[in-house]
Amino acid sequence: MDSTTPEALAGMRETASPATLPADTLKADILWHVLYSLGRDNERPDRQTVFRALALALRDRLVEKWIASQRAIYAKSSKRVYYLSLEFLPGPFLRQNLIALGLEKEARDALTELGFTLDDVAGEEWEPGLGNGGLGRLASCYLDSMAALRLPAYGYGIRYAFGIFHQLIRDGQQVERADNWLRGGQHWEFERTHYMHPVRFYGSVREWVDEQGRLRHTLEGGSTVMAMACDMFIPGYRNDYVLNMRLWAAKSSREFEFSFFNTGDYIGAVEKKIRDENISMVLYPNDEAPEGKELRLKQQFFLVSATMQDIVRRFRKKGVAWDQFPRKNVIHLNETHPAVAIPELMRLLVDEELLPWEEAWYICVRTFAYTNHTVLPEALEVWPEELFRKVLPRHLQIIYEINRRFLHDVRRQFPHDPGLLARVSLIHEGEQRFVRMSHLAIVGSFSVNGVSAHHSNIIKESIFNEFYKIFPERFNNKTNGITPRRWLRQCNPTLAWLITEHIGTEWLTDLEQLKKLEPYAESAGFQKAWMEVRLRNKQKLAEYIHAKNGITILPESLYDVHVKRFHEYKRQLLNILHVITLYNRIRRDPDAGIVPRTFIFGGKAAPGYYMAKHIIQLINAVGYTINTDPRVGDMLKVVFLQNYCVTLAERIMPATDLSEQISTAGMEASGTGNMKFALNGAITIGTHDGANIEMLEHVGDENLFLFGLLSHEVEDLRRQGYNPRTFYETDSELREVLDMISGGYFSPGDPHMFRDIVESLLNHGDRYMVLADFRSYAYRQQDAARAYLDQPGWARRSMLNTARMGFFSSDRSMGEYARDIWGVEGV
Ligand code: 26W
Repeated sequence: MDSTTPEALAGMRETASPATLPADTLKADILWHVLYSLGRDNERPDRQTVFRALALALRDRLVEKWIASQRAIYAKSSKRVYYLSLEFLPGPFLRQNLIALGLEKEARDALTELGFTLDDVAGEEWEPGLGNGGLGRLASCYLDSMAALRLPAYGYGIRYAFGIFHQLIRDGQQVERADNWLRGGQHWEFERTHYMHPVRFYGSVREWVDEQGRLRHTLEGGSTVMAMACDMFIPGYRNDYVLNMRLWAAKSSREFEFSFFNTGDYIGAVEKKIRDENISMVLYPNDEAPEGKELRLKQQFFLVSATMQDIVRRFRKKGVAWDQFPRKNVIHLNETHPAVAIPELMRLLVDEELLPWEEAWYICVRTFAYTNHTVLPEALEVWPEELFRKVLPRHLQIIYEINRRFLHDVRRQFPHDPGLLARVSLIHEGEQRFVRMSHLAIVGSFSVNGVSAHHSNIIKESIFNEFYKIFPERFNNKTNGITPRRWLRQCNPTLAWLITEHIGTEWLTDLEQLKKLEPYAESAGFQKAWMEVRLRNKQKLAEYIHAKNGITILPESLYDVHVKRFHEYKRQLLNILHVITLYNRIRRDPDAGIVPRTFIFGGKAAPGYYMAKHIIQLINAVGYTINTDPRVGDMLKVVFLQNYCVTLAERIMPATDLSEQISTAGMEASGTGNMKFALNGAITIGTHDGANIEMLEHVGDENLFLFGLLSHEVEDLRRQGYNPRTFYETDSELREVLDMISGGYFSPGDPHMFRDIVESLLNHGDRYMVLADFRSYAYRQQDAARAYLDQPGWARRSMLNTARMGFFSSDRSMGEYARDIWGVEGV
């Protein structure tokens, strides 16, 4: 091993252990770290100090296993998988690492002796919010499963100093606060301060001819920023295997720029450092709507350039020819965000390794695989050509050359469709030119996949249909999954225990084993035990809500939960319209006998997304009105839990009865929250969209409340001319609800406050077909309420949901990626 690499450096640490490890018990290790790593008195350490010391003690164990895992990969000379993602959302590490290492009991005992509980100490951890939502969380579930399957894999991303903003609700409105997650120091990672790669931006391309008469390209000028590796370890479940998530942090190239010092401009020198280090300062908080900002493009290239240098360094150690590269490496692009890796690999091969273009391209399209996560047109990434040229001039040239050759082939394959070239071109031509990142990703990859069966069909039939005709063999589906270790074992330990008591522990690594629960669904005794566990989970959430929001809720009420990012297509608005409908029914007839319900909402809106923020405000206003109306009492409560994040999701999933998955059909690529709820025994009310459809196939239609238009009906309706007003005019309950909102019923101080929300539905086309689906939703909600009244029936449905979710394990997803796309096996 190269002695300067972090792997080698870490290896040197390893030779000093385990014999010389501070002590052989967790308690002694904690106290050792309190004193020697944290410099605190270890006689009476406080809770935060104990948390940090425990994290360090676990990191010691993780790094040993990581070194051993690296050696195994190296010895087997395995093909490596590189998973590139601008986002990871790992959630808190403590419990997850304890479970994976099999140290939960030992930690509990050690902490008890020190006068703490595991719950208290775990509460000290601040989760790294280095992602927006579904895409980032999926990447983290996948790392967990890659480790469980012992795949020779690496996660690569950016170590943002500030993750997704912390959300507060003030006067019913979202307020954003910086998420300074590094404030307390980071005890899970190793910062490789002596291990950096240079990353170059800007400059200009000089063309010249070398002695052998070859045309060469050299980047001149520009500026260089250093990428520092920060490694975090992802352990496999009790298998002694550990993967690395390597996150890059930007560091100024020279501590302070010397040229500034020479002119005596000390402050100028510092400013340069600050500018450089801005690159990894903050995660862009937009989900589904790229911002098109220069800094974001720089972030993308920063990740890609540093990662490619790492990959090439590892490959070079093997001393094999470049044409072997695709046999030894596969690079997976999580969305188009890291797609500039394609021209970057071309640049390395053509400009630096001096391979002929054809050979380089042959290597490229056998190395990359791309996953698409969205079909919303506004979410498809494009970059203004001018900006691209300024930041990455050589890469733009390469993209043009890729495009020229690609269009040449297309013209030959489809000579009678001249319009096709413009539609598939990597460059959008118009008033302004744009680089289309999805086209680049498709043309440069051997595999293109969607994230649910439904979504993958939409990709083939509509958004990328023309590429599907050109490269039919590239397109495939990989339905998303979630890790059962975090999303059942960890977040719902009592239910996990009940399951294990009956069917053993195999489900933890083979989720299909949950099928064995099915026979118990009819057992009255098991149903009772099941519902007791659920009720206790609901009581705990009620306590949390009381503490945070000051609202008292009935644990026996139906918990109807809608948590996810706020976006109009996810239709939190449809949900709140239904809440108001129930409110009106109670107002009209307090003895109507409706099932007591608690509506729980949570989720962040992109800071610049006006309508999403406004809907948050409406929900809070409706909540205030309902929760303070004495006529309503315990019949209805509306709760908005602020700052939805992984930690909060872990509290909510086990305590939910009804899971809201109500996107406009055809718009949610997959969803993964839907899977987390159902695995914990919630019943879904949902549309025919994303992975809901496959969940329906697995759990059966008696166990999932399906409603609404199908995606082809949505399209048909749009084509025929959808008129939302007809629903307003013909449905008196709906009309009453909309009139209340626009008439200021929920905003007496400012009657116009929510008028624009109603306008968007009635006068601006209701793009997400809220009104078209309202009645079908309200009916299905009634079915859900009726079903809840029959508690044994509900218990049965709940258990069958859990029992039939085996397919949705991320172990299954990763197994499919490994076999069908990557061509790798467990080490
Ligand atoms: C830069 C702007 C931006 C940021 C994130 C554009 C697009 C995205 C993602 C593609 C949005 C996203 O998270 N998509 C979600 O991916 C999940 C994992 O596959 C799916 O389950 C969700 O349905 C999909 O919305």
